[in-house]
Amino acid sequence: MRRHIQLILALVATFTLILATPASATPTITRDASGDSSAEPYTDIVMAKVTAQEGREGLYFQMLLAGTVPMTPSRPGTYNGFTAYNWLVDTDGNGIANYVVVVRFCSHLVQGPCVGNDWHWESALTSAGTGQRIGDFDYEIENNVVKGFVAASQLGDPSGFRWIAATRTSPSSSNLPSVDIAPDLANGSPVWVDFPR
Ligand SMILES: [Ca+2]
Ligand SMILES: [Ca+2]
Repeated sequence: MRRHIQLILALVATFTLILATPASATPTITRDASGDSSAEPYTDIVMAKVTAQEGREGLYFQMLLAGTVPMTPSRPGTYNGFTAYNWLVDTDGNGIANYVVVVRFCSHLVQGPCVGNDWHWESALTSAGTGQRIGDFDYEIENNVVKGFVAASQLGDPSGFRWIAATRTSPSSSNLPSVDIAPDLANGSPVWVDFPR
């Protein structure tokens, strides 16, 4: 078990180095236990991070997963391969998300705001209150890393914000919970990561 933990720590250190880019600054990071997702390893958050691109107004949202994200996730059941990587963003500090930055594998047939009936990957900036899609952004999925590149102006140019990373295998309209979140709840309450700007 100890060796297992050491290996995970070594992997996290390695990927943290890989994720760091010279043009970036001001990262906020949360590390999460491996093995605490109720679904596949590619839904199991090991590390999540938000970084501002120095001198520009770009924000990088990143998640490191315990397993490689498949090109076409598939599982039995109502929601098929539905897989979503979410960053909940609270821009006014009231403890309720204003926006959700989403990279997801979805179909309009199981999630209304998802564009197109064929199963596909897409990005969506959604209004947390209504679930409506209010924009999209560039994203990348590379092995076990998911990245989204969001302009701060898309989030209303907040002076700072708080965020929580979460993964889902069903649309939020299902009322089923996220399968993993980072940071974990503390005594049942959400724990937000501060991102100062
Ligand atoms: Ca985890
Ligand atoms: Ca967790």
